[in-house]
Amino acid sequence: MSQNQKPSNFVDENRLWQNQMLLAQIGATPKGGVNRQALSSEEIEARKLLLSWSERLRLITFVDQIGNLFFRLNGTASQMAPVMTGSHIDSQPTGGKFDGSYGVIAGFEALEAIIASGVTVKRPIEVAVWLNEEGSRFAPGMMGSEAYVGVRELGDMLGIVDTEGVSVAAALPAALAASPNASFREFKTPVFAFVENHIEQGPVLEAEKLSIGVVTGIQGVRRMRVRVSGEEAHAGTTPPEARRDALQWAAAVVTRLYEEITGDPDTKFTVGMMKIEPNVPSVLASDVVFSVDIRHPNSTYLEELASKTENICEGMSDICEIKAWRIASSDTIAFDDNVINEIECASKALGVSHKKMLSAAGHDARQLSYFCPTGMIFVPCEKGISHNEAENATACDLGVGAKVLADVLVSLANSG
Ligand code: HGY
Ligand code: MN
Ligand code: MN
Repeated sequence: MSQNQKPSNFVDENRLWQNQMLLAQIGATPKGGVNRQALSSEEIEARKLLLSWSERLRLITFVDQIGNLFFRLNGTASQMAPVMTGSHIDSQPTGGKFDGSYGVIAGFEALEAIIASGVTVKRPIEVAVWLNEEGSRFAPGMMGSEAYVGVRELGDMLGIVDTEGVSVAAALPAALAASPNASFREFKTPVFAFVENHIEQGPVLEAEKLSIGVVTGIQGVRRMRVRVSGEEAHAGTTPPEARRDALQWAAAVVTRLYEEITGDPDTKFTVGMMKIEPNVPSVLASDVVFSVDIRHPNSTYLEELASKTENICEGMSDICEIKAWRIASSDTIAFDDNVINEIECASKALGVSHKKMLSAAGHDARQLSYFCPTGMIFVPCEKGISHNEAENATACDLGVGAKVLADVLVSLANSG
């Protein structure tokens, strides 16, 4: 491939930015973010936009049983396992324009640049859109990528319901109906390598004025739920000795956990969700369920933190009826050295500043790393803000990430 045929030369940051803003209009919130939760009407509208781009680029579209989408550019050896990129288009309810969607947009931009460059690719190259990475509507997240690689069974996901009682099984058909002409793809269809572009969602690259994060892996996480049970009673008439106030007890447990599950800056402990029944001002709460999200790069220490959380909850059973259980457990993983090397070499060849770094956020690339050689390319985002409507990035930074991706995809597609 001659120097001027490098696909990175054909990446157009303005086109990428326009597409990013088009997608951001779907589920746009008044504060400049997006609310495009899994299997929502907004996500279905976003699927249709991507399908229209796929048609324009003459890509071949596939869909699997849980609604993951795959947009394929065939190579000269179309029977070989594809090189894959992509991410997710579902968002948090107060999410940003770029979390997940940038990885899909960068994938489309890389394919458009590869087509324009006229470079020959041996293996097919695909852009994947993984269902329900965020888990904000149907918890836990990472459903599409976990079902695809076989970490979790589809049957264990279909019955999960949202706060309105709508199940994945009930919501899925409308999403599948958005891509009637897509060919069916079996779970675990082989993938040669997977590379996901994503905003860093942290402050490091911007603070160090670097363009690219060559991601070495993803830190571990423990996701739990804690239930505290009490008894509904009149707020005004119930005497102190008769009050079994689940919310008062839950507040004490949460406060104790925040005090105890700390220790070093790498320990990230979060209670982000709390459901209260009956959740009205003049009735003592009878039932409280809250979420626990613990992250740490050291898997052994992370497991100790999770056990400590369970022991603290257990230890408070003398003051209240309490139960803690885990809904997802993942240790820290390392990405593939060859893919990391490809990303580093492409960054060097483009003369862009870069550094190796661990991802503090979770990504679908975790699941793909159990299935094929995997890596990630990070780009900076403003002040590291994410999972927040103020999430922002620049067209230039997003474009540099797409340039690196385009060259990495072609190099991988012509290797092995
Ligand atoms: O929770 C996570 O780390 C991912 O952004 N959903
Ligand atoms: Mn994400
Ligand atoms: Mn996210």
